[in-house]
Amino acid sequence: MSAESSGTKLPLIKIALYGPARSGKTAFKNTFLGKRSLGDYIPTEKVEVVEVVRTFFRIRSGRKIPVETYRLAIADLPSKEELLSERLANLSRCVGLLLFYDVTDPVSPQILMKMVEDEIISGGYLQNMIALSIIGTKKDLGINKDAIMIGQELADKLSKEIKSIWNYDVPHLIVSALNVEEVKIVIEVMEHILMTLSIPKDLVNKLSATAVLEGAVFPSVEPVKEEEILIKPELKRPEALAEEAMEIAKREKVIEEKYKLIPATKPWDLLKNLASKYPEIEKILLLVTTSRGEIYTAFYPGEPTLENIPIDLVDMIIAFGKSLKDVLIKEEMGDLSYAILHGTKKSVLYTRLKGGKGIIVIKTKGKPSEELIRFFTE
Ligand SMILES: Nc1nc2c(ncn2[C@@H]2O[C@H](COP(=O)(O)OP(=O)(O)O)[C@@H](O)[C@H]2O)c(=O)[nH]1
Ligand SMILES: [Mg+2]
Repeated sequence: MSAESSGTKLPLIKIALYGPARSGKTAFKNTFLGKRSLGDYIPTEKVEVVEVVRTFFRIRSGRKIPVETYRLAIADLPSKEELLSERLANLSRCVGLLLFYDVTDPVSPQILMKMVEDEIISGGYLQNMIALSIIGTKKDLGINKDAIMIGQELADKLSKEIKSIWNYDVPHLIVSALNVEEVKIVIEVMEHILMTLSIPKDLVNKLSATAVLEGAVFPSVEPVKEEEILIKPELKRPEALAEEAMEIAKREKVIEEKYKLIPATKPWDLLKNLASKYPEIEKILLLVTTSRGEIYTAFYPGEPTLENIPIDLVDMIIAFGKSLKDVLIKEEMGDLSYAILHGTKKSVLYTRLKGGKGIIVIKTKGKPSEELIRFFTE
């Protein structure tokens, strides 16, 4: 974390602190900002958003490599009943959610459970969320096992939903919202999920509710070390790739350009992997259209920069896709699945991913191999 941002063009990621009154949301936010929040309880009367600039690092061969510098906005949502519409308006702009309850009081997680059901699940906000964690606070005041068990019930319930979308279990962490180290770990867990779509097990284990329920003693919090994130080469189904790219694209990246960059290196790495598997590949273009109509792009070869996106080519491919669609409609052919253009020197494989999630266009030297065609079309 560094200084507060000054409206730069860094990507903005917004998360919300959500939960019943007195569950420690405001204390958590204040602790994160380095402010002390002891004393009388003051209910939060409106949504308060703070913004910090952070850099997410990964460590490779002992070197710290910055992966993404971004603005993290944290919205402290008021829990008052009458502020429902304000709460919901903010939720729709968030991709991460920290769900708070008080571990000293079993009523607190019950209220949280009900709020989550009535507002988040029924409101359809869960689908927007990439990262979720459940946070039990006030562990320094002594814990109530029943409270934690109810918190865990909620974690299990949400994990079922999240597993089917993102394939991770929702972390359930027990903290003191007044402890700086613990608050930082919670934010790092969140950040790790947002950036890698996976759980940082070492960090989670430091505050895990399971350990508490099993009667383990709280380990004293050690200084946080960046742990190693190995990005394994993997060959994903094209749909999975587009889905991933689309979800990453949801994290609003403000670039005033015609087509936006997919704001994470992972889809770019995936394209690279694909190209290394099929040597006939010369170029790959991935286009993902979000529900807001924006078109995000990733391209192989080259680095993930806007300059590397061949804008002319993207224009042509979009126009080509529209013409193809017109033909399909006119001739009542159903949806397009793929098209192969064989040139005398090179070929292009145009694949529309299932569910209209995006398109992948691959240019090959000579004709594409049967294997490549099969990978994309079956
Ligand atoms: N000892 C202790 N007090 C806490 C903790 N979290 C919150 N509090 C206190 O509990 C009260 C309610 O917390 P607050 O953050 O305002 O709750 P909010 O309504 O969720 O924003 C305040 O007096 C906080 O100082 C915690 O983890 N430990
Ligand atoms: Mg508050």
